[in-house]
Amino acid sequence: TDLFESPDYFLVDELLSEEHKLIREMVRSWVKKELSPVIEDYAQRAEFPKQLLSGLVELGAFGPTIPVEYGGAGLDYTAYGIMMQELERGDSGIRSTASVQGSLVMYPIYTYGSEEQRKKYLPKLATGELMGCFGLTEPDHGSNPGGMVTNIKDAGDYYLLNGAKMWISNAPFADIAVVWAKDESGKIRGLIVERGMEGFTTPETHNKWSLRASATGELVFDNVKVPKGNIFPNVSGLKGPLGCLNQARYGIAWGAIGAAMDCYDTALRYAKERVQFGKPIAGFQLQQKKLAEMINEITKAQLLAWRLGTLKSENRATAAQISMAKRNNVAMALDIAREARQMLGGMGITGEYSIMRHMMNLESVVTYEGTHDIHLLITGMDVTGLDAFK
Ligand code: TGC
Ligand code: FAD
Repeated sequence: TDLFESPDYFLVDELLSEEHKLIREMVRSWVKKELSPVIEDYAQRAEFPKQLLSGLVELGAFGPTIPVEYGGAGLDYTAYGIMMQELERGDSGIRSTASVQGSLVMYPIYTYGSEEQRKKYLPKLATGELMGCFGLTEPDHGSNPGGMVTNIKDAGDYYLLNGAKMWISNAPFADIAVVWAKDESGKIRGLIVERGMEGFTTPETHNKWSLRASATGELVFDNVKVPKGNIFPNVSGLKGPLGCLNQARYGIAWGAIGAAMDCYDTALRYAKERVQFGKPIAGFQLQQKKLAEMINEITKAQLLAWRLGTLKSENRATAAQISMAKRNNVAMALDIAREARQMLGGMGITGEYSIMRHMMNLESVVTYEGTHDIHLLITGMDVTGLDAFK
């Protein structure tokens, strides 16, 4: 086939099952056929390509690890990671849409929700009949979500929800929002807020230079009456939302490798063909240094992701291991995107090639789901036992 061949310098493919490879092939051919031909145009116009949602559903990208009885795909974590890698090879914004729906909306409903909530929402989220978003970050509380001021008050049959969330992926078109808010005793609780509830609005965030093909918005709650049946019964405290972040950060650790592979592959092909001073630029030492370091870093990231996937499927991956992989792999991808962009010279800044779009997207990826700094501090705390956040 003429499908993309991923760099596999250390034969990591031998560590994958046949099912993993089939899933990769399936997502890869969808990306080639449906995503790649249109994504640049949508990104340029800063529009979310809604028509891709049905394809994501068919791939099982919404809730890959959620059990089949609730509409998920019931796959292991390596399969989920591979899906995210292939999607992000296409575009980080499309991977974001899948991350949010599966890891940040379906996962908390499955893990913290009542049986009634699971049955009501999960099958429809898996088929895309309902789209969701995840509201944790606030205008004044990003890296420190524990300081949130969004709150609920008990009002008899319902809770009265007030506050605002910012930078919320998928918010402008989401049908439901998983929202984290403090109750009267200051405990963080999770609720399902539905579009159409009075006092709930989702203004879109414009003028982003990053993740332009992903819709971002605010969630504004002005005395929203949320039925008591919409609160998650099985979790309270910051560990609720942070538990969801473990899932999404894990997927990003794989996803970033996809973006890096696409940049590397593009730069390698270009350098072999582009002739300056009478020979292909790939023959110059300075360009070889870039390419050699890229494949070196991609290989290390692949091994980290593969091992993390195995640990996660065995339910042994720690939050700190996930932080390390997210941080390492996203920084690796961003460095590669910047170097690859230069290797294409002037062509590198155009939409003829995917590199500049990846580079701009990765500026969000290195910031969301815990910034590069925050993940370093998580590692620091893990190895020293001392909290340097506060
Ligand atoms: P701290 O006191 O350390 O912990 C509070 C409670 O939470 C527990 N915990 C975790 N539980 C599960 N998973 C984790 N990763 C956990 N980390 C901590 C902890 O054990 C404790 O439990 P308990 O039972 O004792 O109450 O909390 P802290 O306030 O000091 O904060 C720690 C810090 C800074 C690491 C945390 O707040 C953090 O990770 N900040 C970064 C915020 C962040 O990542 N936001 C992401 C928003 S969502 C998003 O960006 C989506 S983009 C999606 C897309 O488009 O793809
Ligand atoms: P701040 O927390 O204000 O950080 C600013 C700078 O200070 C950073 O460099 C940070 O590393 C540094 N810093 C902060 N604290 C410390 C410290 N203790 N020590 C050293 N340095 C520190 N959130 C959601 O809830 N849901 C979403 O769906 C979502 N989607 C997003 C989509 C996009 C495109 C973007 C850009 C963001 C999204 N976010 C979402 C928000 C994202 O998680 C936050 O932007 C991120 O957590 C950082 O918060 P902040 O932007 O408020 O930055």
